[in-house]
Amino acid sequence: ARLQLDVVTIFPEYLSPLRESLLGRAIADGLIDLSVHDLRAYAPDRHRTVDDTPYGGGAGMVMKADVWGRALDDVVRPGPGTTLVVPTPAGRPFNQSVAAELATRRQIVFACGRYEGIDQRVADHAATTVEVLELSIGDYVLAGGEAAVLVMVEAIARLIPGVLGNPLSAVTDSFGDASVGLLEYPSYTRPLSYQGLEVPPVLLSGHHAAIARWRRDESLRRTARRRPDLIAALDPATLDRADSSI
Ligand code: 6GU
Repeated sequence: ARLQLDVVTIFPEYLSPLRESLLGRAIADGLIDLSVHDLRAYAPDRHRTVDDTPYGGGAGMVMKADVWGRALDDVVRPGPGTTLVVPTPAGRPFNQSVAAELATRRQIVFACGRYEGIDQRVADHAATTVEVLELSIGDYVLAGGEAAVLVMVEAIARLIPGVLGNPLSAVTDSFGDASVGLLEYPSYTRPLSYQGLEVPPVLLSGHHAAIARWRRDESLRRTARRRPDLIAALDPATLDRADSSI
């Protein structure tokens, strides 16, 4: 039950980092299959046109539905195991729970738009045969979906069993299941003293309960300072009695 990843783009070379490091190993190990498709191969004209001016006027160009339709007819396997992801700053937020959901799929097709986006009928028509998710990776505007696909694929792939060296590290980090909505605590390794800065002594104490308490306090303190929105969203049931002193 390996995951099939397909990326459709007018810049296929942009996706070459996907064959490096973590992802490259998962592909070599047969855990993931990756295919990158050039959208222009599906353009019928001599100039391989993929965009046109927007109905209603306005700036920029819109990617053509018929070109995208031919590409997706070729790539998408219809049925409940497939999700079509359309990266767009106008999408729902991509987050760890969306990544975890996508890591359970059989096929994920990423449709990378450029310019002012893709004719909306492409997503609307695809939704008659597969799940379609229009997703944003944050509140800023990228020139195209390619960089967002690099981000989403890395977040998804590391959740697939066998892709990470240590399967526990996928759930103990920030936004993973174990720390339920808190940022990760700070980490230290040798040497004991660096540029006059010492490792917090509790980490050398061998007192496992004290270390766990210190790490949780650091997570809470860091989250309160950097992400007050996450503190506000915390499920009170996940707080312990000692947490209230932070
Ligand atoms: Cl997914 N795509 C583009 N083009 N811009 C974005 C984005 C996605 N997420 C945030 N900005």
